[in-house]
Amino acid sequence: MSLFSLRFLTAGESHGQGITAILEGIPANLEVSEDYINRELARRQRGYGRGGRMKIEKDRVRILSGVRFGKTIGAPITLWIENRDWENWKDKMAVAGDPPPSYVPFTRPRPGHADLSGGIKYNQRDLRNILERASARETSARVAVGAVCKRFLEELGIRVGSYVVNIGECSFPIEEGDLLKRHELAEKSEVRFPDPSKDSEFKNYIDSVRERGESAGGMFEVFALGVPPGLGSHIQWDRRIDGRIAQAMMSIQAMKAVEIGLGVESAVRLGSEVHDEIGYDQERGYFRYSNNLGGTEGGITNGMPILVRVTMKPIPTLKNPLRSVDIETKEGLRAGKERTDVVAVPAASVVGEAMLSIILADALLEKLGGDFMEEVRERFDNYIKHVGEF
Ligand code: EPS
Repeated sequence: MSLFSLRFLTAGESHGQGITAILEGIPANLEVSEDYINRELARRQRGYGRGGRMKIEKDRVRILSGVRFGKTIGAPITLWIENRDWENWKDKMAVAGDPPPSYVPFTRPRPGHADLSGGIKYNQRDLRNILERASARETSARVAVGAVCKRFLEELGIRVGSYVVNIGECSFPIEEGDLLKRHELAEKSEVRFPDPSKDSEFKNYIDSVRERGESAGGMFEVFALGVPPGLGSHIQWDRRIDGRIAQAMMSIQAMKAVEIGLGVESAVRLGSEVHDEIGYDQERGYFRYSNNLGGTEGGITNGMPILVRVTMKPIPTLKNPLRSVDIETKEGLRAGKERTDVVAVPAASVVGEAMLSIILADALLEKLGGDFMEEVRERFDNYIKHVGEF
């Protein structure tokens, strides 16, 4: 599945010269700055449990095309993020020539990483040629693309946010209440949990995971507020918004499950306990008494907040590696070790925001069309008028 009105590609290896993306389809006259994108990039780099790499990288974007005097011009936007670590890898990752004499190929695939399957598929006996691109470093490009989309959504009054639900076995009840408040509290937490007073418990847990030579996954929730009804469509499988959101989330490295609204819990509830009853009043128009379906019905947004829950598996690189086989000797050995993060769920939640922003910007442009922001805004306002009058 791909996008309908936007297109983007990312490129770059984790320890190559940098990570880049080209984004096409953003209307002209949208204000966007490197500073705005950099704020999102910095949010992705935070989170207790990251490894040594985040001390090296200070991700900064350079906009190489598509923006002039602070505004988009309708042309493809090229985003470039330099890898500071390239300095330490330029011999081992050189574009031309031979590897340095001291270089040892990566031949012990890590269970859970793309190493072995990718090596077989692309016939690469140095599994570094696979892991470099499979690495979640690539998500820095997605966050940069997502930041441009988030800027676009902001112009139409749509807010996207996220927070962590649990990290491994460490979880606490999350206070009922508004999603934006949860996001704002998460911004103050070192693990993006919407109650910073629990940070020390999360940090102790992550420390214990690290001490055991282990890694941990977890869950996060991403939401969007102010999304009008009518994005996506029931008429064809690939146009359903819930499917599009799920695919986008599942495409993030290490994600293993996506739920919308109540998600898996709807399997054990009765119909009357799941479906969101419809009301109407003059001021709000149509509204729902609950939001168990997470803002989508029949593959179409219904005007309620979009709420997505995503499950991340533990990171595959372990300090106490699992059993594996050396692809050269076929000897049963322990998997290779790399410098790694212990937990990256807080960072993943920021990537989730980026992916949801991309999908919603795409669905809005599919619905509204428009090549410049004034045109998009006028069509949006007309559509909102239609929603109010329906
Ligand atoms: C990653 C391994 C680690 C992470 C990396 C993702 O990198 P390194 O191998 O250089 O220590 O830090 O994430 C990032 C670099 C990033 O920017 O998020 C992996 O194998 O997926």
